[in-house]
Amino acid sequence: MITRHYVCSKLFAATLAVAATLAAPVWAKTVKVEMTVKEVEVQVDNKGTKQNMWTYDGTIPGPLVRVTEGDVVDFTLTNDAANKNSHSMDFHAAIVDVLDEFAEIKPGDTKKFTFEAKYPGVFIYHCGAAAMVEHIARGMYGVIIVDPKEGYSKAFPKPDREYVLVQGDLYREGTSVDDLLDGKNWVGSLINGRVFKYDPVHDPQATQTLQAKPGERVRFYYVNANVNNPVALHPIAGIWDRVYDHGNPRNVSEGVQTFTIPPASGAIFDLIPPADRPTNNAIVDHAMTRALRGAISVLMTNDEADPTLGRTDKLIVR
Ligand SMILES: [Cu+2]
Repeated sequence: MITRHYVCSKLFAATLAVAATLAAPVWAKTVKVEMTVKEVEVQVDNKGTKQNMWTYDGTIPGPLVRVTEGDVVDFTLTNDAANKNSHSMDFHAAIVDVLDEFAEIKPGDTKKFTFEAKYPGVFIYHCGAAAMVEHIARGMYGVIIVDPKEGYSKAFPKPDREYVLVQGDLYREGTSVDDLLDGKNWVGSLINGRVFKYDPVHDPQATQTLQAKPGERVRFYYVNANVNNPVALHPIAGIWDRVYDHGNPRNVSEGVQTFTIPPASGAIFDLIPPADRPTNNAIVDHAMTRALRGAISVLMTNDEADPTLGRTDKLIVR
């Protein structure tokens, strides 16, 4: 009976799959994603300084979304009734209508839309409500990874660890839209929401680092959420083994020292530290203004590396 039931289910599933080809590839699944915009005080450095920021789900960056190429994202945005401003969601992984799916909603409202993730890569998402510069500068951004449907290959090897790093700007609280556009009152660079978040070398109050074991392939999904400036990403004391521009496995470069990420874009960076001894790398925006004001993250490589970091639910180290 169990077998027969199983066969019937398989036939039923096959029929569904054939029907599904009309709308989407057979491997596709629908992934539900829900976020709530929260205008809240958030800690922006390792000292504990708090600032009024605008966020997806209360964190900078917002929650990591990860799907596979061909999946349909079924997205719901809620603008918390306690907020004062309209907000929206702009997924760079979506091909839709800016005036429809990406339209802003008022506090207390909810909006749903779906899109198919057609290209593999690492994409930013951000708020596009007016004035967009303020919504991004106050922290309304995050990352969606679209894994390639082919999976891993010789050209796109499976990594041992994966870290998501998002670089953004920190402006003095209350900076006007005009001053944001002019870059005035800029005070530092945020990495995953805090200045020097993973850099105990430049900030003794930093308690977290990125970790790996010697010889591991460490994959960084790096997204630039700066409002105006590119990121010049370099792994001090290393060379990027591979860089996948936009995170697409087809856009590969090898042996890269410094790679430019434009505003509102991202790329995948693979680093393989030496296998025969403990080492450290500084993952840095090599533009010195931003490096020395927050945009440095230390990767510590040794045999004692925390086995949970850079894996499963710890791609963004909070
Ligand atoms: Cu917003």
